[in-house]
Amino acid sequence: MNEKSQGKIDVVGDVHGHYQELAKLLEKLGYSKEGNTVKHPDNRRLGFVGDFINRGPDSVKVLSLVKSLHQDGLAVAVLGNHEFRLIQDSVSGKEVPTEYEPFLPWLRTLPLFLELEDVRIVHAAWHFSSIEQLKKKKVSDDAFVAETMKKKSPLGNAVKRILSGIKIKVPPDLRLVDRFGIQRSKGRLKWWMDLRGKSFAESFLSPMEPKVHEHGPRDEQLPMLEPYDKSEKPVFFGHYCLPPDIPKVSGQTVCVDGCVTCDKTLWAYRYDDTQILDASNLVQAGIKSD
Ligand SMILES: [Mn+2]
Repeated sequence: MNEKSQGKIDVVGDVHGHYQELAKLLEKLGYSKEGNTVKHPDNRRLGFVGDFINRGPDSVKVLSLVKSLHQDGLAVAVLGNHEFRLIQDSVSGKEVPTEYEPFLPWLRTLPLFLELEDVRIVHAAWHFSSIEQLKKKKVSDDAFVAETMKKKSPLGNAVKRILSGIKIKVPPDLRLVDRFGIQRSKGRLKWWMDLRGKSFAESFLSPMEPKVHEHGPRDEQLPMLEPYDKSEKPVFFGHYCLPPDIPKVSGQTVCVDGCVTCDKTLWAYRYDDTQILDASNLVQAGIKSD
């Protein structure tokens, strides 16, 4: 990879099998297709936050493209909860969709989180102590994957936190529903903030209705939070299916997942080295909008 391009990266949200939207987004970011790969005139590279598969119509095409970009050194990528589940199923001998099988050896080379010179990438939450626990673990190791499936496994919990986010139970009488109208017993927290004394409305990343401003999480529900300091590197993540109007940049964190399955729009963040994070660097493209 070109030395100068090291700090310039375009981080793309959860693709979930939506190849058409991915192609549109890459075009908008200035990449042009060359065979089974894409190139940028300034030798920028791509970053993927995981969850390449399921939901959309073209998971195999997405896997093929990301795999070849990754193997050619044009993209970096981490695993999402969907790929990790697939790997767990395969290790435990459960049936795995046949079309995904050829990609398993490659998927098992991908990391659970990525620490680059300038930035960090993880699927759902950069939780320092969980990442510390997982530092020496490899998804290619059957014994590690098997360990994560055991009940109350500390390694399993560490993987859950970084790949599925940090959740707390919400009082059922509040009847909180997510953006799809489904009542939820748990809410997904803004894991990078100190949420002590904050309301539920302020604490949840994926918005819930009705907005509760009078109550919030109790302090004893929050001991696992490890706020992400302003002095840390920028961290990019996906996973949260954010509606278009919800802010995606907060402090040193950027959520690039705008929910391609519901909005047919895929998001990315154009990061240049030494840049201060700003929402104006978000790019979106889709098959309806654009
Ligand atoms: Mn996810």
